[in-house]
Amino acid sequence: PEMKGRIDFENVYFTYEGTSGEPVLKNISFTCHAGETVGIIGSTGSGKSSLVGLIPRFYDTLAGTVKVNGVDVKEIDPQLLREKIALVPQQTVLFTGTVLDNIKIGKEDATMAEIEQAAKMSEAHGFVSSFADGYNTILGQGGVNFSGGQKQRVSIARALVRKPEILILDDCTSAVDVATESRIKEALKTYAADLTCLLIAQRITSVMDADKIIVLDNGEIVGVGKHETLMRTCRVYQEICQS
Ligand code: DUT
Repeated sequence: PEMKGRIDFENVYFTYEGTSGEPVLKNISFTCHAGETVGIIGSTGSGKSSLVGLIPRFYDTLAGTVKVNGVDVKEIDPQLLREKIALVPQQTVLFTGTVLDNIKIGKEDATMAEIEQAAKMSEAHGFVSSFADGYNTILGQGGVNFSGGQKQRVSIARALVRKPEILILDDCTSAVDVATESRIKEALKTYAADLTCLLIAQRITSVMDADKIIVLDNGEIVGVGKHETLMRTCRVYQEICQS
C-alpha cells in the first residue's frame, strides 16, 4: 500500500514512430514517491507532454522502463493502469451536453455528492452553481459558452471524480488565474493528500511549491529539486524564472 501512486522512470528513451534524428526523451530517470507533487517545467518542445504520456502508455519507451507502483507499466493490465491514472490534457476536450455529463464521462456511476466534491476541489462548483440550471447547464452550442479557464476547471473535476492514484495535469491551468490555481492545489493537498500529482506548467508559480521540480531541456533532465535549490544550481530553471 505504501507504493500506491509511486512512479519510477529508469533510463527512459523515447521517440515518435516515423521520426528521425535525436530522440524526444533521452536517459530520463526519476522517482515520484506516493503522495508527492512533482512539477515538470521546460521550454516548449522540451518533451514534457511526451514524458507524462508514457505513464498511462499513450506511447511506449524506446528503451528503459516506466514503473507504476513498482511494476513495469508493460506488465500492468492496460485498463487497470488507466483506472489508476487520470491525465488532463493540455487541450481540454469538453462536448456539447450538460456540465454533469461532462464531469461524469470519466465515471458514469458517480454520485452527485462525488461530482460536487470533485468540482469543489477543482474550483468549478462555485461558477457552475451560479448558473440557473447548475450542473444541468448545457455547455457549448445552444448553451453557455464557458471561458477557457472554466473549461479547464471542469476537465480537472472530470479527472478527480475518478479518484485516481496518479493525477497528471498537463499545463491545464494555464487559463486559470494564479489565485484560483493555488486554491485548487491547496484543496488537492487537503482532500487528496495521498494522491500523486504531476504538474506540467509554463509558469514558475504553478510548480514553485511542489515537493520536487523536474527541469527538462531538449529531452533531457537538467535539474531536479526544490525551487530554492534549482534557483541556485540550475541555469535553465533560472532562465525560465526570469522569462
Ligand atoms: N513531437 C512529435 N510528435 C508528436 C508530439 C511531439 O514528433 O505527436 C515532438 C515535438 C517536440 C518533441 O516531440 O520536438 C517534444 O514535444 P512535447 O509535446 O512532448 O513537448 P512539450 O515540452 O510538452 O511542449 P509544449 O510545452 O509546447 O507542450
